Amino acid sequence: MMMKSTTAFVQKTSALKRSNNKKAASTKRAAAVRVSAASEIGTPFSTWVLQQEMKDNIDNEHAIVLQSISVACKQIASLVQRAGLAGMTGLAGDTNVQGEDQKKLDVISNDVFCDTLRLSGRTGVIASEEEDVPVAVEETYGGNYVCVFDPLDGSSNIDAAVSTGSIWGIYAGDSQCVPDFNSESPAEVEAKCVQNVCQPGENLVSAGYCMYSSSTILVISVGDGVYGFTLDSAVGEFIMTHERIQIPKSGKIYSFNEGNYDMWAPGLKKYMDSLKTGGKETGSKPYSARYIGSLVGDFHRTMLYGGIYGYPGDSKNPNGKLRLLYECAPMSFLAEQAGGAGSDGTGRVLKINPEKVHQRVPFFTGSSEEVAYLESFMK
Ligand code: AFP
Repeated sequence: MMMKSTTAFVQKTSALKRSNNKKAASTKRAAAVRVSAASEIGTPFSTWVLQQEMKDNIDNEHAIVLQSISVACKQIASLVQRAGLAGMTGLAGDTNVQGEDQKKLDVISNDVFCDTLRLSGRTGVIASEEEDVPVAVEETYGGNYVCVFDPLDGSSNIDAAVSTGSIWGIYAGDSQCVPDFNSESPAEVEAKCVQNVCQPGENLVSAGYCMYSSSTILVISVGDGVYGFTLDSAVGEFIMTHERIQIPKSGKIYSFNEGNYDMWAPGLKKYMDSLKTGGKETGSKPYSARYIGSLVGDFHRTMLYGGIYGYPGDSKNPNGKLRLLYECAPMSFLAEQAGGAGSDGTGRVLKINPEKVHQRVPFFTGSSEEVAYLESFMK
């Protein structure tokens, strides 16, 4: 009797356990379905852009500009991949307005970007690292967006097949400042173009970069978080692989060209020395150094792993090397959108009012706590 009731109890208990397990499994499945329904991972870039339009994050004209940029990036990715085979490595034989030697691919990538943006018919003014002055686009059918870009940043790495990238920022055009090709002289048109382009980063309506590396990754923000898309070359489309990227608050990787150490200000030298004894947590493990010398690659790693990227001013180049409009401002916009920071060592890069198109500024970006720690040495 005793045996019987024990067996019945055991049977009942295991039946209950089975049913609880089943319930738990089905709740887990439901949760998994809810998560995958809420997640946007796997969304094609073109669909995501349309969704941004439906959410009123961008208008139709802006959407067209973004689609054109993604096309330019696909073309450049393909050129970069075939550069060695197609004889596109090496110098073009010219220098840009900043006195830098232009690579063949710098020139070709600039043409790709300019042509694609012109043909979109939605940009009013374009300004490139490779052009002396910003150019007004005559073929504008609608929109008057201003696009600033570096078509192939880090191109000195190209002959060694090291990663490179395109960087861009988009501003709404100044409606009081639309160039009139019929009645204005070329100098007047140029002055208006410069005025349209020289806006503080705070005015950016979107910014992004495309990294040409072991995979091609397009990272973008339209002011509502940062998203990453990886090029699926089998279907020729960027597919979302990184959703609402957040830069870790702190991280023990630093990315500086330390070869310039002797030319740095005493505060910066002290900061660099402190990283080798644990930084903020003095006496802890030293920071690790990682430096590609290609802003897009160094920034992308910093965004995903945390830490700090810096290109400071020094006794030879007080404003450093990087350009405010098409390097530091777009990257700062992305960093802030991902919960990080972009600073010139004393304050937010996005606050700086450009005085010149190719203006350079010292630049520090990455984890908010790391950038704040650096700033504490720069006072
Ligand atoms: P290039 O386009 O001439 O390769 O310059 C790349 C860059 O503007 C930026 O992408 C790097 O972070 C930085 O210069 C590297 O500069 P250093 O060679 O002086 O470290």
